[in-house]
Amino acid sequence: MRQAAVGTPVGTITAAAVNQTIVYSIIDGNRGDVFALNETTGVISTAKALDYEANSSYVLKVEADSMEVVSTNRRVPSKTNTAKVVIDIRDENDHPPVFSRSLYIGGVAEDAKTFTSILQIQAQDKDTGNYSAMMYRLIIAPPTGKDTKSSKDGFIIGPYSGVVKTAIMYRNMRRSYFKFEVVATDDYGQGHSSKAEIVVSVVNQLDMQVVVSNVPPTYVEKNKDKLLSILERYVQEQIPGAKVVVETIGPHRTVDGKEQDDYTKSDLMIYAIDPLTNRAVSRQELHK
Ligand SMILES: [Ca+2]
Ligand SMILES: [Ca+2]
Repeated sequence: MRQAAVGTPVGTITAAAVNQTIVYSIIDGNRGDVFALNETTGVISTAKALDYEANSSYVLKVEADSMEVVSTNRRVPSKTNTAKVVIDIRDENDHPPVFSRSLYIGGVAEDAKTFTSILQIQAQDKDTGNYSAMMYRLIIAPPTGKDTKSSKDGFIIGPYSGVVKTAIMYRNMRRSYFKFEVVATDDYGQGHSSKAEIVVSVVNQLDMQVVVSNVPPTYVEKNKDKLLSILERYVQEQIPGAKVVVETIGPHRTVDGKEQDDYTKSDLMIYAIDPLTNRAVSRQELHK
């Protein structure tokens, strides 16, 4: 059952006995006293609001005492029966989506192809099943001063994956940035919604810097997230909240003499975005 109003009947216990009065009681399993049992009718009802997230199932032990009505009008317990009552609580969609961050910062290279993945958005909530199954959409305000009819949204999002991709090209747009919103709606788009912000900064080669790693590119690729967080922590010491983006990972290029690829080391092309300006951090600043 769902989060029904307090007092909602959930079932009735019946015990049969001839010429006897039966008195019902819950003797075990009523955690938090969430259920009440009418001792004469055997009706079990809710005494408190139920929360699936706190408890999804209850097993009540119910006792039926039959009292023989004796001539003196005194009731004498004559027989006791116990029964197990299982009450499964059905989940209710009572938690809105919560984003992993309130602001997502990403970058895109001027020459990035259409449908290049920029970042992945994620929202979750405490409900189960569809009630925490998200559908994402973007809210992108049309650029001002432009023919809004012909302008196309610059970005798209995978409705279930949350992956934000480019939908246009950003030639000659270095140092501009896009700010828009993402909405997550649970129950596959039918339930509760929450919003977060996305900033995508346009960069080019001038914003990038090579970081040499002493391990092969395949190893770097495998441990990209870990490496990225180390790099990010390092950059954030200079620029708080900076977002580091790895543009490419490849073999190390040795330039002394003739150019050669050294596959025992890696070159990472990286850039960082300053959350204060929404623009790439200059190379000089990154070098510090
Ligand atoms: Ca719930
Ligand atoms: Ca939910």
